[in-house]
Amino acid sequence: MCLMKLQKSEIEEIKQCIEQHQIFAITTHANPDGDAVGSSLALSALLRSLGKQTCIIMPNDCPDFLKWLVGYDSILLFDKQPQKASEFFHKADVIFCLDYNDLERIEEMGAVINKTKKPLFLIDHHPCPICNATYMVSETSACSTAELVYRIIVDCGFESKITKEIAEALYTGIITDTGGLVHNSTNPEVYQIIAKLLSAGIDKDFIHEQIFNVFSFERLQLMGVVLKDNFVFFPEYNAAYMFITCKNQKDFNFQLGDSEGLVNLPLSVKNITFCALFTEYPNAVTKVSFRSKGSFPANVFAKEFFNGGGHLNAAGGRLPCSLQEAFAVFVKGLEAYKKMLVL
Ligand SMILES: [Mn+2]
Repeated sequence: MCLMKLQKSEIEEIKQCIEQHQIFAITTHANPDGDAVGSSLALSALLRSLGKQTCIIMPNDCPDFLKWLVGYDSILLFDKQPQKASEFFHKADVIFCLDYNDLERIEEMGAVINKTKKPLFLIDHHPCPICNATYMVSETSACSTAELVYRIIVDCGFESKITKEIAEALYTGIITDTGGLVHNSTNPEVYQIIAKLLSAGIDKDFIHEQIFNVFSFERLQLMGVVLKDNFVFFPEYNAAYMFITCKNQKDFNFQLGDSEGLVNLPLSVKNITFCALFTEYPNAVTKVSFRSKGSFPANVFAKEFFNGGGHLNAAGGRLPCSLQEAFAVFVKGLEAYKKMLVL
């Protein structure tokens, strides 16, 4: 496995960028996950400890299970306060783009950022960055953007600035993006980083409790219904899909983050190497998340059939169509990729 090591020249560039500028906007992708929020909060806290002014701006809010993180309260939501957000973008010297690789992915907010013509600083672990960034730390072998932020902090000589709050935010990013160190976490350095974060005084059990054990009773019932009634298995393709209808969402008081973890469950069935979770939205919009095992490229599939993208084993997309139509597209895709699914 190729390990990321920042080049000396890159480190110098990053240090200069921080030294020479004063105001930093930190942005991340829509429907921010633990890595998006954790890496943003960690970077923001670090920059503030260096006397810089920062503001984290997210396209929309994150799930409740991340709101205990220190600093969450000062995050600006673009969908709630677009005017205030865009004022800060115009005021900022540099705009960080964390955990996403394309301004198109953040829609309206991306257009506003583009218009400012401010230098962009991309830190991300998704493949194929297509963002026109002045500074870029893009490394797909990293388990999370939080890992990259940690490495930047250490390589730039700011390790002593890692407080318990920064460590908590970074740890949250690492464990959420690896599903609790299940996926994408074979690199021994990840554990060296975790050891350092533990030494910074984080309470690992508390964090796991906040993130993994805070769901509602209805969420577990919804999972039961989806697994029992909304699960379609295709043994001939080693694949499966599940779906959540608008009615399911209403029946079980669906909250942001409730489908987290659900999408992975089909992969626990022997021989299933690829699965999808479709979520129905009003006005015939269907969103879909993909998970795969081994070398099957969920991101390529997502791009080809669902206007999406992502990582090799975890991707997503959306189509302006009904659930039924989306299922048909998925099955068509399975047929096209049959050779890769059935080895
Ligand atoms: Mn990530």
